[in-house]
Amino acid sequence: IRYLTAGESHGPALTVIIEGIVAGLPITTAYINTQLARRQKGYGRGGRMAIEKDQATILSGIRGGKTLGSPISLQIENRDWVNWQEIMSPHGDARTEERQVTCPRPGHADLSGAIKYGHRDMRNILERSSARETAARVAAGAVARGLLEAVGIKIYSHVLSIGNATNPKEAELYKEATAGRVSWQELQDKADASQVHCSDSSAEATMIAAIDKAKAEGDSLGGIIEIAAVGLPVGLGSYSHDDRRLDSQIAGAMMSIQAIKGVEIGLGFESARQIGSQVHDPIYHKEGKGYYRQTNRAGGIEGGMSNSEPIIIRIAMKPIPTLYQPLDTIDITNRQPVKASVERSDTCAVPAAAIVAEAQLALVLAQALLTTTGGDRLEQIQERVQQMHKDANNF
Ligand code: EPS
Repeated sequence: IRYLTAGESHGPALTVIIEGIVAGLPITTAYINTQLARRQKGYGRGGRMAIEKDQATILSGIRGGKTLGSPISLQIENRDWVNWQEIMSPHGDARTEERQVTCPRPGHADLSGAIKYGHRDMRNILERSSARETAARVAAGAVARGLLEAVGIKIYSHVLSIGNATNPKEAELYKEATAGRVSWQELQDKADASQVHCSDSSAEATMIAAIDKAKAEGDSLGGIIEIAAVGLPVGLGSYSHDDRRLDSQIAGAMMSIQAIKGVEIGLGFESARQIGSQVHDPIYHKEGKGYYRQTNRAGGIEGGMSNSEPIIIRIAMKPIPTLYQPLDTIDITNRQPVKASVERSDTCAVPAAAIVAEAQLALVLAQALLTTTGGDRLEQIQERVQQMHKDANNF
């Protein structure tokens, strides 16, 4: 699968083209819009989410509710465009002298982007570096997710912490689900119902209070998100070459999300502090069940390949760089010290980033799946995945 997004934050629309999706996959706008709506939620979002109601228009590649095998193009209109059309116009009459950004925000793409592309108005940088673009990724991710669900692979996420506000119970939930003691779907439903995307609501009030405090102080907050993929066959990705390693693809995809500063798979950084016998997962076998592990410290990936255990990823999101109590910076028009520009922003977008991370994971896994299975039609993929499960059981 290849995909390409385009669109400025305050341009007319976001567009994404996804190429390489097999024919015969049922996909509806309602399905894509459900994912888009999930991305818009979360306590601590700013004014923009009150303006937008993200909806995908299918422009190609789907007929009668099923994919054709041709490139799928999706468009999400920016409702805010009406307020920006003169300023953001692609034509010579654009009112580019208005709403100029000349005081770069520390932590944002503003200054390096301006130097790199030679823009004196850093609006030209922030319009594309903005996380608004993630709406297009979520739309593409919904298609990938549809493909994964058709072969029994599901993706989940929840928020482990926001700033210092954390819930030790939350961090145990995916271990409980891996062991079959709670249902993945139940955890997901609870996270989707929570204002901070937590499956265990006991820390919700503390997290909300932390967001309120940051907002009152003109500050912003990041957090940690856990993402899981369940139902994988053995052998997506490969040890055989660096770019085929599933963990490297996942880490790259996660780091491509705006404001993500760290990725862990399984035990992650903790595995560096433990001895080998406490890090690796002993292998067992039972007739009918095949090979299995009682622990999943590897996070579902060994040697760059899925081992059929749930893939468990944690990502760290930094606080959004737009601060209503701005930091010191330099005005690039006169190089004088000033406070950074304030653009409308979110206090905390961690719950939304969880949905973006789900979409990125779906895109990586769908890509890895099709690389392994080949095929042009959904039935071929389904047959091949069934065969992969059988082969692993009978091995
Ligand atoms: C976002 C849209 C943006 C921001 C936010 C995420 O819209 P606007 O800039 O018009 O308020 O709310 O992006 C950022 C804060 C950022 O720094 O990138 C969205 O659709 O998610």
